Amino acid sequence: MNKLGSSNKQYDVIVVGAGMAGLYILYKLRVAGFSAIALETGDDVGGTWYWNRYPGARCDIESLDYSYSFDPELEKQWQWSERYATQPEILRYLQFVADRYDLRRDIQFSTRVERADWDEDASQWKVTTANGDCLTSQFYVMATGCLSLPKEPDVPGANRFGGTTYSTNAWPHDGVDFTGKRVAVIGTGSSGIQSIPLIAKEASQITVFQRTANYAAPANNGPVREEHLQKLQADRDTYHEEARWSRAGVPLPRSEEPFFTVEPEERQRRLEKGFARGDLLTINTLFTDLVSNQAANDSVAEFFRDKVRAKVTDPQTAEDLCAKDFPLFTKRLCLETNYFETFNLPHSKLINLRHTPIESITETGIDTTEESMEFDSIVFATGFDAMTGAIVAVDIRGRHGIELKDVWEEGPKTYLGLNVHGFPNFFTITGPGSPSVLSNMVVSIEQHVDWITAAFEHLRNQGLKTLEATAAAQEGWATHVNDFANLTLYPVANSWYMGANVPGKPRVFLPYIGGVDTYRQACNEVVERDYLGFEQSGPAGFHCNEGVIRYVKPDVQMVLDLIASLEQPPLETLPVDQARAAMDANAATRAPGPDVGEIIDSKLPGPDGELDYRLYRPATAGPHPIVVYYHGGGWVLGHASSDDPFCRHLCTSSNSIVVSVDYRHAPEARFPAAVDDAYGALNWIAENAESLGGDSKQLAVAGWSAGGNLATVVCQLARSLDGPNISGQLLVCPATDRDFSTASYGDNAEGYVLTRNLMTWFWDQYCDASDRNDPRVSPLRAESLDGLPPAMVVTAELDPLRDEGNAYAAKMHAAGVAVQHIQAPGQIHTSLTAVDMVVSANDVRQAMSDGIRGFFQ
Ligand code: N01
Repeated sequence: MNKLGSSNKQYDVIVVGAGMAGLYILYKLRVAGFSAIALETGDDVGGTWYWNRYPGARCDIESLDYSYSFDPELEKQWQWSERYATQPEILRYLQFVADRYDLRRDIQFSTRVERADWDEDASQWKVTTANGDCLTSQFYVMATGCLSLPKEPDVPGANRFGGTTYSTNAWPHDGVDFTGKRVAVIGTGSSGIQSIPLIAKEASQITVFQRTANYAAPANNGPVREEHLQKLQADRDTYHEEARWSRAGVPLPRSEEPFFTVEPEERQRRLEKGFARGDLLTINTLFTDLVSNQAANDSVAEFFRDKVRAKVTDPQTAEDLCAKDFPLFTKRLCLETNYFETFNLPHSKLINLRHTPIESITETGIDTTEESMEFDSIVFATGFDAMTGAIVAVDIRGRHGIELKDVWEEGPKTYLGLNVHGFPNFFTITGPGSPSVLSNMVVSIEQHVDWITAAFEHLRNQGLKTLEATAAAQEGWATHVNDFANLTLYPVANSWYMGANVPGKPRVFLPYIGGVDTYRQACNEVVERDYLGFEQSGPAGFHCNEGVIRYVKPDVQMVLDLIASLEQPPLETLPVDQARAAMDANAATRAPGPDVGEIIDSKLPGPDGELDYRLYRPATAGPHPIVVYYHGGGWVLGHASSDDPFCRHLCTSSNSIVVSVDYRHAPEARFPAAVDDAYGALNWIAENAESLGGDSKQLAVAGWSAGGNLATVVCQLARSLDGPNISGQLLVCPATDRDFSTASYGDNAEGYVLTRNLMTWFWDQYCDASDRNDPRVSPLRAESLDGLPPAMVVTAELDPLRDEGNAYAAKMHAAGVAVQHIQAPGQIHTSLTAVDMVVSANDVRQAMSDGIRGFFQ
């Protein structure tokens, strides 16, 4: 094996690791004309496939997909013998790649990197190895893999055992013969589930210590699937392009249907078919919501458990093997071959550590709380310090000597999983914050390597030396990664995705769950926008296009994408009656909102005829406080039930009666008709509070958008006209002023549902220019805001009305009004009222409900 004499060598790039990522980046860098060296602890290439040589080790993405795509010639030269290749075959493949491109000459084996320091003056990295070598480079790349640092076996007495111990992730190269041995296996993740059936074939006795049962699908391994091969060979470019723009890095059809919208028989049929297909990804693509909807997830999890029950003879063992502690998919699904059947063998035994925990490993075996068992060998299949472990195992120091381990003390933050603020020219391949382990690793590795190499070329071409993420860009990405994770069930599991398998590791969702396609798009956009969020510097100067690549909340973006796909004409281009019909049609597709105790549709006398109202009553015993609610719709659209889900939410969560009152709309009835009706309705409800089942002393108002405008106005009128006593006002994205020159109108003029054009149209329908300074139209222009009821003002970042809402909150505050002001980042005008659709606004909605409760205390 190669061992370069490398003391004090200078390179363009130092790479750590010669696994799949290290090999490909060496190849790319050489083609691009950079000098590079890879430093590798092992004495050959292969990375994870070099170390994890346990019996049964295989890929769990089909071999055809688990292959490099960068060179069609390479693909043509290599044939996989199985659908899921074994570790030896994958290792042979990587050795073949290393040889084919003569990569070993740039790899220094048997070399552990101990430290890497950014040298500010020289603008380069200084890398120190355990062998005492010191190497320098402009760029430093960690290609150390996501699952490469073994987790310490945190079992009491682990060092006392007098027999032989093995770790699946550092398996002897000569293999192990368990014939006639009494073997204990601790751990039932992918490694345990793959190795246990094969160890059981040799051992005289196998005892499996399971702390958490796992979900597993049958691998149904065999030869490479013929149709798969044909599809790939028919058009490799298209196939790979589809993989690159797929969700998980494998081209698979994706359902558009939520689980419960499909008939039960059809669901079952799809699940059976998906399960029998024998792969990790298919089942999760059958429905849209299996990782976000707990009930849907529960159903499919039960399907998996039933499969176990059908395979395992002893009912108690079967039940113990059924995964129940976490939602399906929130730990990596395992692929198994004869795993469950192994427990039907007379010489196998399952110890459920939930019932009988290990007390200690002893010199001769393992003591649980119930028995002492003797073994010849113990196999630890206890996993890895995933995603960050191998990176911070090297003492990496960026600007001012700051250590990465300290920077990541509360969890890793990166920009795109590629770079870290404070660590110029430092890159991680498939680092935390990128799709990595949630995708076909090869696709993600290739994407990162291509991006990184292109970035190096960009700097070289521009006469620049360094690239470093800004703090703001990194923070924005970290928020985006968390926002995505929080839309799913993943954060509830004690998984290695969450860092929860390693005692003391911060609990943070490590990979990016938005999908390979979405992620690639973000990375591409960063480049297209002149490396948005990166500082670029060197002899040719310094510049930075500061910014956050994804600031719209992911679920809001999904709603925007859905709306865009409908290609509806802008409302303001339609005749009013058609605009109203379009809004009602869209409303019919919303999630319905929570059940309330009672709904009454009725009418109240308004100043110019009857007005519809819809009353929402909580299921709890009354009398309840009353919230008079004014709906949105630009004074033109909408009606008493048009904000139905939001009103239901306010009712149940604040335990108040909500009376959504209608008012006359423009253009048929222009200003001040809506104001007169809103105020008239308030008075009527105040006078009739008790007959409505409410508490006459507890009355608040609320409104969204144009309804928020009316809510502000009725508060001002009630104050000036000695009207009803109002306990509080909830103003959600209120229109408060006729000014279109605010920054929020400029920034959010289009693209976020409520556009500048639409708002202009609403104003034109509602009132003449000469009326617009009237505080009953533009309440921000009121001479004084003294003496108004306590207020909660909620504004959305990406809303044209943001600034006028903010200004109204500030002006009330300055006037001595008790104001709670919530500014919702990444939200749009319509998302705060989109109950059960935009779940990223749940905390804001909760705050609104708390605010209403607060009015009545
Ligand atoms: O590790 P794991 P793995 N006492 O962390 C148990 C990839 N991979 O090496 O869940 C008792 O999943 C632990 O129990 P619990 C793949 O991405 C891929 O198996 O913490 N038990 C768990 O059962 C995979 O997800 C392939 O309660 C202890 C097990 O050890 C990832 O690598 C093959 C314990 C660890 O499971 C990791 O898989 C193999 C203790 N003190 C791996 N500590 C392919 O097929 C831990 N455990 C490609």
